[in-house]
Amino acid sequence: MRERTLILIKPDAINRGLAGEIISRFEKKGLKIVGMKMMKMSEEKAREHYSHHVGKPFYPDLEKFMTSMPIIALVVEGRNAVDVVRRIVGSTNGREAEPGSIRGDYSMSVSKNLIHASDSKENAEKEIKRFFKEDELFDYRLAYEDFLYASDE
Ligand code: IDP
Ligand code: MG
Repeated sequence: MRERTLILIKPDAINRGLAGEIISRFEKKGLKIVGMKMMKMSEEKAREHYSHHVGKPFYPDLEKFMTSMPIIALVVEGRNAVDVVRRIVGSTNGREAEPGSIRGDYSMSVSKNLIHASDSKENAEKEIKRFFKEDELFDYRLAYEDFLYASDE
């Protein structure tokens, strides 16, 4: 029930000043942020993460784009988080993505489409491990509830 998924805010989103807007959409929807960090993706990690595209004509540009500037990696949690996040993100080609989705509202490109989101539960588990160590993921909801009810009144 407590499903988690990986989101990467790609370099184009950070360069365009859209990182806050993107994070905000997931927060407002009700997904909980359980991990977040700014990082540079290594070429090795790019090859692993985009193994389904290695060898395609656009792969060298994709690798360069994803590794030459920082990204923000996030893990969010919630019921059916994988599917919910994919719907908020929208389809791959920004020009065809549904208005109202992040790509549909802010991207005019197939390659510079602002976000990565895991496409299945199995891939989410693998991808979370690819970018986060266990101690970089947090379970703070119960602690926060304790804090709320242990009020100072
Ligand atoms: P997704 O990000 O919607 O899951 P995938 O097919 O897994 O789409 O592709 C991963 C990423 O590779 C895309 O988000 C996009 O940045 C890039 N990409 C996919 N197809 C193309 C293409 O035809 N030209 C250029 N870049 C592409
Ligand atoms: Mg994909």
